[in-house]
Amino acid sequence: MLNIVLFGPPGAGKGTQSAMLVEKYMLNHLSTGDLLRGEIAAGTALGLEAKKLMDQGVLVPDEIVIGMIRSKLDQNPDAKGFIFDGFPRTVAQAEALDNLLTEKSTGITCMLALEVNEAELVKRLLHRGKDSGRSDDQDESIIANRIREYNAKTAPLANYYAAQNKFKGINGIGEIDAIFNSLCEAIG
Ligand code: B4P
Repeated sequence: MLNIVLFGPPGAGKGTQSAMLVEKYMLNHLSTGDLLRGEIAAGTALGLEAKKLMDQGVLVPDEIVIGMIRSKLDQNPDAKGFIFDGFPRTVAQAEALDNLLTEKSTGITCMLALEVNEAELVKRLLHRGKDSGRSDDQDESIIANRIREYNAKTAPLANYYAAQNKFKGINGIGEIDAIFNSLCEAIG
């Protein structure tokens, strides 16, 4: 199985590139951000709890997102592989993902990390916020909080995957197609 963690700060292009990678490699796309927004749209209790946190730019508790990923893996036993977009975001999530995949006799193939500086991230997210309707994209202080959460809790995951020789850094600035080509080269 080809199991890719697409990694990067908020606005690095994970969702954008995932859509293209899914099509080329025929993988299942698992975005915890999309799954949480689905729960919010459906008005579930989980969605209501998640919305409060997402609107402040802070991470949702590990057990919620790990549970969502577990059920998606169980629902897709015949998948050729998965793109994990925006998951894992903490070391506890990465450890849980390794355990879930080991139970299914598979594992992470590589982590592809999109590298983008903070000024560019803020510019992209504010731009998207104009028409996405996403409340977490509208306000610069919420965006700053998301980046702070990323630096404190998510960035250390680069070391987690580097220790397994699975980390590959990719320049995330430039034309979307050129970045896509770099990702495909890294997948090999
Ligand atoms: P996500 O939905 O994962 O949102 P994101 O980090 O903003 O990335 P996204 O994939 O949407 O944006 P992209 O970079 O593609 O998370 C939202 C919130 O959900 C989190 O803050 C957290 O609260 C919660 N959450 C999600 N997963 C969680 C987890 N595992 N644990 C705990 N909490 C979790 O694109 C951004 C913009 O840039 C787009 O407008 C795009 O068009 C543009 N863009 C892309 N590539 C570009 C390029 N090359 N040049 C110019 N613009 C580009």
